[in-house]
Amino acid sequence: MSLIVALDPPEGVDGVKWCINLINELDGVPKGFKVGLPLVVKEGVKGLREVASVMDTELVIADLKLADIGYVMSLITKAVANAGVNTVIAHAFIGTEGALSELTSICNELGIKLVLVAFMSHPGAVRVMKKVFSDLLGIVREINAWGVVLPATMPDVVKAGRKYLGPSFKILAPGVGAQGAAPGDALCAGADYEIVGRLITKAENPSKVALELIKKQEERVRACRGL
Ligand code: OMP
Repeated sequence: MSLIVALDPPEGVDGVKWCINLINELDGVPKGFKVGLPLVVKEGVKGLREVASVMDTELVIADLKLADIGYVMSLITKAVANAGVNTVIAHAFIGTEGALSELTSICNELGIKLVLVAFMSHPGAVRVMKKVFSDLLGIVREINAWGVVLPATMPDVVKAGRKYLGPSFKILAPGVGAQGAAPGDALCAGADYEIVGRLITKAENPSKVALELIKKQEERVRACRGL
């Protein structure tokens, strides 16, 4: 299973109910769910706890894209860990001393998986991130993060990341569907998971669309591996 569903509640809905409905609807389909600021800003850590409590997936990811000093990120990470999250996403560009080193210690203490963003999926990411990509991957390797976010919209970047990091880091690739990437392309380039939001969450029948997407991922992977 290589699908992570991003639950970003749209405007005008009860964020907790919206997430819980989708989690129930998608029961047993994805490997993980990812929630982030669209839920937490609206519903707080209390809402996050309610949502996390009904997730029966291996990965329960809080995507707050942390980018602060170690002390502040530690406070936030403790709060979301208490709410039932087992994975957090932070930015790699903030560096190690005084930031990611501290966050790594807290994550290890709490049994939280740390995922670092090393390249983003939107077109504008290229302007800066392309220049510092190998530095960012160096940071991912140095702190021995559990995983890294690389763009499904740029399979060559995923391929380069896999080559640099080797097999022991998980690669999570957003951008499939609404942002234009095709299911399975990032997996063929070396990703472990594809993160998909709106294509599934805005569908009339989310579980049907999710199951079709998994089928497309499998077909694409079989084809690229010549199976
Ligand atoms: P859709 O575009 O609706 O499929 O959602 C993509 C999800 O992946 C959103 O929750 C984004 O916050 C997230 N994401 C990106 O789209 N691009 C990135 O570079 C990084 C992330 C992420 O860290 O998850």
